[in-house]
Amino acid sequence: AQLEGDLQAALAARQFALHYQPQFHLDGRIVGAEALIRWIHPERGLIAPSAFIGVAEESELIVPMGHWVLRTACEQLAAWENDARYRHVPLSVNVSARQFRQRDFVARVVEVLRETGARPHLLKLELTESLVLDNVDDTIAKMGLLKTKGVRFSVDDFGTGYSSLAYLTRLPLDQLKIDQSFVRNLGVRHTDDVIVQTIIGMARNLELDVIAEGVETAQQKALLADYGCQLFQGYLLGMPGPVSELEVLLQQAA
Ligand code: G
Ligand code: G
Ligand code: MN
Ligand code: NA
Repeated sequence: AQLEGDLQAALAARQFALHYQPQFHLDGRIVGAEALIRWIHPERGLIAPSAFIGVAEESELIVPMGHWVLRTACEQLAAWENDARYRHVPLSVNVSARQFRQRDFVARVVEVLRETGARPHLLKLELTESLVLDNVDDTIAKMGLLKTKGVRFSVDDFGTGYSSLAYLTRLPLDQLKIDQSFVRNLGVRHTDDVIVQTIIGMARNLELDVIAEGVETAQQKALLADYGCQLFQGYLLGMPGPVSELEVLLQQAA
């Protein structure tokens, strides 16, 4: 309850910031970035979301917090719109289950897009596999509406749930994101190599992009590439950082 109160005050005091982690194609190009929330605490400094997202999710606080994240990412997209170095870069935004299940979730996203002027196809919403599978009818309805507006979707933490191909074909998806727990032991635990190959095969059959997260070693990246994955996110390639760091990377690429 203490932390919940602190979070509420922090939201009011605008103590949150977004960091961005670049996402790379095998050819070295930056193909996007994931927005990750940070709490810039006046005394304790930078606090990672693992320390507070859970508490926010247990309360209703994740709703205004998630909305702030969405708005801030869309403002960033709009700010980049007039700069040829950045205007093609999509941003991925994590959406919590409680936020997604709000009755007005679709309307809020549409409103933020309209108010900021961000181009919808540059916004990719990351929904976890468990969120997607829980109440799949509501998921399909909301995704379908946003899809008609041009918004894209990625399934985060993919492989940790039990998605069947049948379910996946019902969802208007763009991307599967291989959970980092499978990437971690690639080349070490044979079952994880098998799972990753299976996910990449599923993505290919469904004509979806597939991106691996948590790529920390050159060996992991090489194995992923061998298995047919061409998109990567992880400490090996780029840490999450303030937008200025992402812009420097994009300038180097331009
Ligand atoms: O950045 P970090 O690796 O510490 O993130 C830890 C967890 O917090 C991850 O599961 C990530 O998805 C989650 N997270 C980061 N930013 C956001 C956000 O803006 N909204 C939600 N719902 N989760 C986030
Ligand atoms: O759950 P989600 O996929 O949104 O969380 C992404 C989290 O993974 C972020 O907190 C991010 O900081 C973290 N992350 C990004 N790259 C790596 C990596 O290479 N290794 C590890 N261990 N974590 C990573
Ligand atoms: Mn994510
Ligand atoms: Na994930």
